[in-house]
Amino acid sequence: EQTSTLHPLTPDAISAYDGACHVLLDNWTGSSTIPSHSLYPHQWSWDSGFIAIGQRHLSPLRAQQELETLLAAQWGDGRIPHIVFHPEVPLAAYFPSPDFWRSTTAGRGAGAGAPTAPETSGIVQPPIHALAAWLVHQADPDTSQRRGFLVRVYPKLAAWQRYLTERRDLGGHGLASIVHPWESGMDNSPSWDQPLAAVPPAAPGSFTRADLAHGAPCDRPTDLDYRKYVRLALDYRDHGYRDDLAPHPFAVEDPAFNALLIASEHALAEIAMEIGEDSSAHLVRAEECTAALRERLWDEDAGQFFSFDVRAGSRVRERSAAGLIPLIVPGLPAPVARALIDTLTGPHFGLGDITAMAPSYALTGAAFDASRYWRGPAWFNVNWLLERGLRRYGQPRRAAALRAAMLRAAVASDFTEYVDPYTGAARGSRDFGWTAALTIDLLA
Ligand code: 9YW
Repeated sequence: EQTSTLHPLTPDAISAYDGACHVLLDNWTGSSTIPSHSLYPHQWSWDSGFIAIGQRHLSPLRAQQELETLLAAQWGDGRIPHIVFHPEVPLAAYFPSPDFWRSTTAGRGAGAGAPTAPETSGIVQPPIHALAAWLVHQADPDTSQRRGFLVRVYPKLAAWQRYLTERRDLGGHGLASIVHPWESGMDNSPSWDQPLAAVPPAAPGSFTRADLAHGAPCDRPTDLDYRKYVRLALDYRDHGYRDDLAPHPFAVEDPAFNALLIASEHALAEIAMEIGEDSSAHLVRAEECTAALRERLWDEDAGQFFSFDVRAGSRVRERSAAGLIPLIVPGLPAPVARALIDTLTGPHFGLGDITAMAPSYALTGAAFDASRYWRGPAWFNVNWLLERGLRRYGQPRRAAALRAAMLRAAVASDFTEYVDPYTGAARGSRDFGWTAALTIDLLA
């Protein structure tokens, strides 16, 4: 068998480490890390989770600060906003900007407890944060303890998870719903085509996209997608971001979002034990969510999880990589884990055979597009989660091959945002925060 792993001391590994460190140093703003200078010049929620996981090996202090800065923008109802805006960045640099979200404007975010500063968005992203906090603590328990890191973040992380399991259980079956495609972190995944079909798009020309100034249009979501994203966000905003008042025309239970919720609930149990709090409620919730995930989203015939469209009352039978991410969840029955691995390595995702890194959407899917954002390209955060899943479920060789492929692709692409799953060609923006951070984590 070809030895494909990069040993930490090889020249390749040293250059990968060196390059990734430069990206993290360069994207650090003094209190958190931007995903990209060109496309995303603010703090993003799940990016910060992945970035902290890599940063913990370089500077455990910065990794803690990354999460603390994000949590300082938490809303009163527990939600962690998906963007925390940097006040000094010009409004035109990113759309939708603070004047769109209006989190600090009276009557907008106030009902849901938005802070008076900083400006934030009003939607959320996948809850990787408690898992990240636990991994960050473990990298340097002394610094963590001296700074009271876990004691300070625990109540905030617990409130965040409670927000999701209580206020966001829109389907009433024990899973969190996302109310906007951006909340999945996988903006234009084909899984959202069906639930978005009935959403009326905002008027063309009623807003100006900033992303097309930096990204190739064929790599990005379409204008029609954006018009629907805008409509949904404005409706939510105009209901004060109140989950009990907003109509939520888009409400979807996503397997990746809920898998991270479960992994984070397990991490919260660890954190609780570490600081002498009661961990049992977290373990109970993790088990309940895992049972709901299997009952609602597992599709035996397909050998993967599917999203559930709460409004339509039906599954969305699109093979997104999100449906494989539950491999990170502890305690899956062996046949479920086996089927997920078969799907990942079979013709749909082709891992280790057709592809070196798993595509975001099945190669065999009708909507597959090798370059368009979350409709095919391979992403480093998704593959990092799958690598963990492969190790968890007894596949060390496959995990090692994936790890080596990710390291090669990250370096060859200058730490790009995503790659063509067939050729590995770089797509999106370069010097991307989580690509660099997860490279460091894989090397550590
Ligand atoms: C956008 C920052 C974010 C990621 C998302 C990704 C993209 C923002 O960038 O969304 O404007 O399209 O889809 O997962 O957090 O890196």
